[in-house]
Amino acid sequence: MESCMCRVRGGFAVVAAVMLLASSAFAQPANDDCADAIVIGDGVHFYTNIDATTDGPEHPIGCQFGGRTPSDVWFQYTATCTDDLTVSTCGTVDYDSDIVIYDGCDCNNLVLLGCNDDGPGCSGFSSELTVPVVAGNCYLIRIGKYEAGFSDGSGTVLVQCGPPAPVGACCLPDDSCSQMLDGDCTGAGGVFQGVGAPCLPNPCSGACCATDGSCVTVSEAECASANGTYDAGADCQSVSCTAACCQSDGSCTIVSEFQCTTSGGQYNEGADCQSLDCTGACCLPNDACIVTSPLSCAQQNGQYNGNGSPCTPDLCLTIGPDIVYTDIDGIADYGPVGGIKAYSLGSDTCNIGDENMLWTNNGTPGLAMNMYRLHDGQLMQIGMSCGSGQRLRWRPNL
Ligand SMILES: [Ca+2]
Ligand SMILES: [Ca+2]
Ligand SMILES: [Ca+2]
Repeated sequence: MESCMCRVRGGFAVVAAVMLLASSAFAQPANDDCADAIVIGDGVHFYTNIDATTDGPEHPIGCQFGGRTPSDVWFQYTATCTDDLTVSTCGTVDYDSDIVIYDGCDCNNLVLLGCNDDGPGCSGFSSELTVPVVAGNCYLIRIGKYEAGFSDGSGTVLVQCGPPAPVGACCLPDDSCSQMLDGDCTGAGGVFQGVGAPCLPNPCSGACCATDGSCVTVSEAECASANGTYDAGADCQSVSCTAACCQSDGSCTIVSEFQCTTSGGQYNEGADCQSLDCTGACCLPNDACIVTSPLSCAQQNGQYNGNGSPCTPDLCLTIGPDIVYTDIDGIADYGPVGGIKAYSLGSDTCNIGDENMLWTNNGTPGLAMNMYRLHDGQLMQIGMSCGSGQRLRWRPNL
């Protein structure tokens, strides 16, 4: 039983103790043991550490994260320059790699030259290590993984003596990706993605959601020609090409975005029909609120408030006047007093609100009024009543 650290983005969390089982049932890589190191030169080399055992030592001083490099495989390299040697799995492997380089090729006398667990800017905690070397000298390159209990994997390792080779991701005609020089890429009919461009995630293919909701892994161009929706570097396992679609009658179906929108539905990315409500609050003309479908709401001349909206108490209350004053339907002349005439004006006045109105004129509406005349573009007040229920007084000689 050994405690296991779980790697999360930029940090660690102790999650569990795991039982480590011997994996002797699996075939180990040919270069699992230091003594069987594969001789390599400068360039890009495929390798795997899947089911490799750990035979190299730990280097707790000077190497990251306790200096452990489990599931290691070995390479023997003779320097082609007196300069910096770069060994890199940066963005070119599918697991959390570690790299260690030893001075000399004596497996019984390993002299640590450098180590790297996570290279700066390298995706997936992959690695990059640069050490000084002398032309003609032999070096051991050991590649393993971050920590026991984590996945082994495969990919390519770049070995470069001297200034870094301007390699980058190359999208080959079969949509596969390979680290190549620009010229080699073009020569192979590929499209160079730029110096240093990684192959992981794969820039040459991605998940393509077709209009019918199916998923295929193709290049971006192929996806575009099929009117699909492209997700670069993604695979179809991690992509969902269908989701809940709300129809106006309140029903929900799982279809593609294309199928949903062409049928007049509303597409809800990532949602399923169990968690989605395709009905909502509908304000009817009488200010009542019901939860129904958009279609049913429209059929009842209602105002739909969106899928999932609830009927809150005040949602459908319309704001408007309580007392309305409409026609003047009668004028009575009360005769002059001291040069001032008095009139009584009748009107249609109604309490359309939902509160009782205290009418002040013996139970019938009486309203304070003012009288104006419009003359030569000027509005002039010529009379007024003193209060509700009183006569309007007017000086007629104005
Ligand atoms: Ca090993
Ligand atoms: Ca690492
Ligand atoms: Ca490590």
